[in-house]
Amino acid sequence: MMQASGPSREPGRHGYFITLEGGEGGGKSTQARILSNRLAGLGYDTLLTREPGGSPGAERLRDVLLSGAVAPLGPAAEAIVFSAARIDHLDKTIRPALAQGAVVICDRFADSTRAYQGALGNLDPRLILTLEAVTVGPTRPDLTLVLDLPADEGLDRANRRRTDGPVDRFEAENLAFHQGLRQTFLDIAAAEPDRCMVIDARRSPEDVSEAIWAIVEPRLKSALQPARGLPSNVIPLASSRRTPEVS
Ligand code: T5A
Repeated sequence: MMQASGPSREPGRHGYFITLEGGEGGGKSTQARILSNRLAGLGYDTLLTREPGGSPGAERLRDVLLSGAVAPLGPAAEAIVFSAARIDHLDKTIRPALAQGAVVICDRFADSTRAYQGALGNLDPRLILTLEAVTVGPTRPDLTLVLDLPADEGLDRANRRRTDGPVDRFEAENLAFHQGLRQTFLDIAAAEPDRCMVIDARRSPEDVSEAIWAIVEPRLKSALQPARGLPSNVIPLASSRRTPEVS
């Protein structure tokens, strides 16, 4: 098990929490997988998960949310349902893994609620802050990777990947919505530069993953110390887990 160090750690958190954020088709899932595999190969205990979803209860809410069934109730209701899913995901999946010392890699998290429902839904920022306080509490990401590319390129990628089936609730929004999303994620990153790093996602998957690695590697090295009692040259047993839905 690895043990975390640092000035303001959540009590009981021994692992490291990384989230990937950005608009549609930016390559978050691709890069989350690459990073998880790379870390597992180096002996880190890793957990790859996603939102909405990542626990059985949250996955059921994912289906409801992405079907568009909640959309007619408005962005406040959607934000509340995304938050309900997040509570289950945090309680059942993320916090236990962090307590065990894992590196948790999560494909989307609370910044997506800030962007999609908060900024693009024109919600009062106080509602989003209150929801975050109730749902996320102290379990804030240590590092957020914002994959940035022009909205039309991201939508093109998402469309090319889809072989059949309808677009989901958010892919169906117009280009102006997606351009607004891109700017919102950039604004979030600018407001929290210690947590958020913006990555140019227009490059090849290999180049993007190297840019991510250059950010992640030094941070992990300084954040995770070998568990007390183990000599510093002992590498923990490699273990890579995924919530079933992202396997
Ligand atoms: N949402 C989510 C909210 O509204 N509020 C919230 O609080 C939360 C948590 C989730 C939806 O829910 C919304 C946001 C979303 O709309 P989802 O199906 O999980 O839905 O959708 P996304 O998270 O947007 O995932 P996507 O699959 O659309 O995009 P990714 O993960 O960014 O991209 P990825 O890796 O799947 O790649 C897409 C395609 O591009 C290719 C891939 O091979 C794939 O075909 N690709 C590249 N092509 C060229 N160059 C690269 N560098 C590439 N990287 C990947």
